[in-house]
Amino acid sequence: MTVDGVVARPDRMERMQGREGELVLVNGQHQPTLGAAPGTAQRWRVINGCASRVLALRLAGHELDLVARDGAFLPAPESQQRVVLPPGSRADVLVRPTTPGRFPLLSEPVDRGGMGMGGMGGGVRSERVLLATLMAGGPEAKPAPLPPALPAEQPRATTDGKRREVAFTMGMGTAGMSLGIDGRAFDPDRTDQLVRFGTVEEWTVVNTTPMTHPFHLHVWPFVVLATSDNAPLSGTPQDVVLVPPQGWVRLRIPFTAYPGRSVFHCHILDHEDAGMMATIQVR
Ligand SMILES: [Cu+2]
Repeated sequence: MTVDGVVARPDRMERMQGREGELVLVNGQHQPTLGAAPGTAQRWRVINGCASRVLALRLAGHELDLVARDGAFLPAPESQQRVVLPPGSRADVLVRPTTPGRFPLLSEPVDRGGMGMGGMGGGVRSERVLLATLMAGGPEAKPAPLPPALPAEQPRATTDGKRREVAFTMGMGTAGMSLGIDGRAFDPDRTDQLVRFGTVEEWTVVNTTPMTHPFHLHVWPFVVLATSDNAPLSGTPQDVVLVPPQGWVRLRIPFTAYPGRSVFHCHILDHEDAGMMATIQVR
């Protein structure tokens, strides 16, 4: 639903922080109006296609009823004031206006950590932005009912494969600061993680840097078991998770559906372009 127009700047520090651009678009439009009728429900399938910006969706005067994350249903709808979407992640929400009116859809400020070395560089924050306006027209009406249950997949309950640790890293080289995974920049010809097909692994993704990084694994969705900042856990499969600065997340990953070769990476595009990406071979 949203796309970010990145303005190219030569500033190296901004690249290290992950450039956000100045214009946030929804379906290619700047601050569009979305129509609705009170008493009806709309399902919004939102993807954060922004290069670096973390979205925290809030619809004025309404709760957002979250029904799926990254394409996987929750067991039941969860009413939220705010739905946080890291770059690359998706959410399905039900929107149920009951009164006519104009309701701004905002993204609230989100702290993304900071490159501060002794305060230099400062913190990085995705600022508040108006995304769109919901225009509800027609007579007041009772809210459309929520489904009591959703067809959520039952996640794998046990780990029977390897436990491993991967780390987002930042180093100081001759060419300035460098970003990588486990101290290495991306090399498509190198295999970084070799996994036995058919096993369920437990990964601890460590963030040794002062910035938040969204970890994204292609092909094999995971369940978040725990995080260093005690973020609420959905218990359902997802494929993007925010790793807090100087923190970690623990994931259970079933490598049971497909063998093959793919990648995992930070979903801040400036970071993955700078080398924060690694390969995985499942066979
Ligand atoms: Cu990153």
